[in-house]
Amino acid sequence: MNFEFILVEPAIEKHIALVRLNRPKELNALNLQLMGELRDALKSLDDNDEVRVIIITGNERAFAAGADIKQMAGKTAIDMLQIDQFSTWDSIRKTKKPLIAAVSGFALGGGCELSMLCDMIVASENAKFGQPEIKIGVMPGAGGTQRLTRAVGKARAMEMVLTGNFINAQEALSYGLVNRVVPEELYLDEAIKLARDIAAQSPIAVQMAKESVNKTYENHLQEGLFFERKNFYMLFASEDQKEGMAAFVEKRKPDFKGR
Ligand code: DAK
Repeated sequence: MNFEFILVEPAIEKHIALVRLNRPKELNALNLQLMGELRDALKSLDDNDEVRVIIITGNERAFAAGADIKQMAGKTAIDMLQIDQFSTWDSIRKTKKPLIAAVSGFALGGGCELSMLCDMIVASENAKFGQPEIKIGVMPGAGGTQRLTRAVGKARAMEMVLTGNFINAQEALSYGLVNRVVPEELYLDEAIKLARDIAAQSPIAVQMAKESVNKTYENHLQEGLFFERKNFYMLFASEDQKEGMAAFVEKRKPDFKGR
């Protein structure tokens, strides 16, 4: 599998596949091409009987610093609706095999949402999680208001989503967002160890168990995701979205007007 922005190892060891997000200079910002590649790679690994568990990782500095702001900055609400990124995210969400996010460095915005879309998260001590969209005049659009709230509870999710402040790995562990925190040099090994424990089980039982755990909130989640997506798209009709994203690109503080 040859891609431009991800690296895929279908067998990092028996039954375990590794997908590495690979736009290091941009802190793995999730542009549309990268997300399309990730969707295609996961579909192919999901269909491969040799693969039982899939690990998604980035590099030491960043899992992913969010959707690509430079690609989104000039878009209108209608552009965003027509691009329909959601179908890509939805297809990733339908992966039947267990997904483990191995996170080091920044997991922000869409990066945090991608890690939460995985079934488990192994974090390095230097991991930072956050939903900073509010700082660029928008809000989370790929599950940040929904999965984060379920994972960490309303008060903590509200604070993270409304301030955009990051939490560190230990906070993420104590909030129940991640499964384990290990030293930076071990986070990938630890994810592989966890994958190995799962890969030793019956693949069909694992698949059904994953599906069943997800059922606890799937229907309600679907409604929440739809509501969140509409609000996210609508914000692209605001002046504050244009100002917030332009300020990021121009490396200055935004001047929000509430319009
Ligand atoms: N987009 C584009 N480029 C980014 C980026 C991003 N999200 N994050 C970092 N970069 C780029 C920087 O612009 C810089 O590029 P150059 O200037 O070198 O060309 C390079 O990566 C290195 O970044 P910095 O120089 O800023 O590095 P620092 O260590 O100083 O700061 C930082 C690291 C992570 C704190 C900072 O880069 C930062 O604040 N990044 C933006 C974080 C953020 O706001 N993320 C949320 C984006 S909005 C949806 C799906 C997804 C989404 C929504 C809807 N649907 C399915 C509907 C998701 C939305 C988002 O994620």
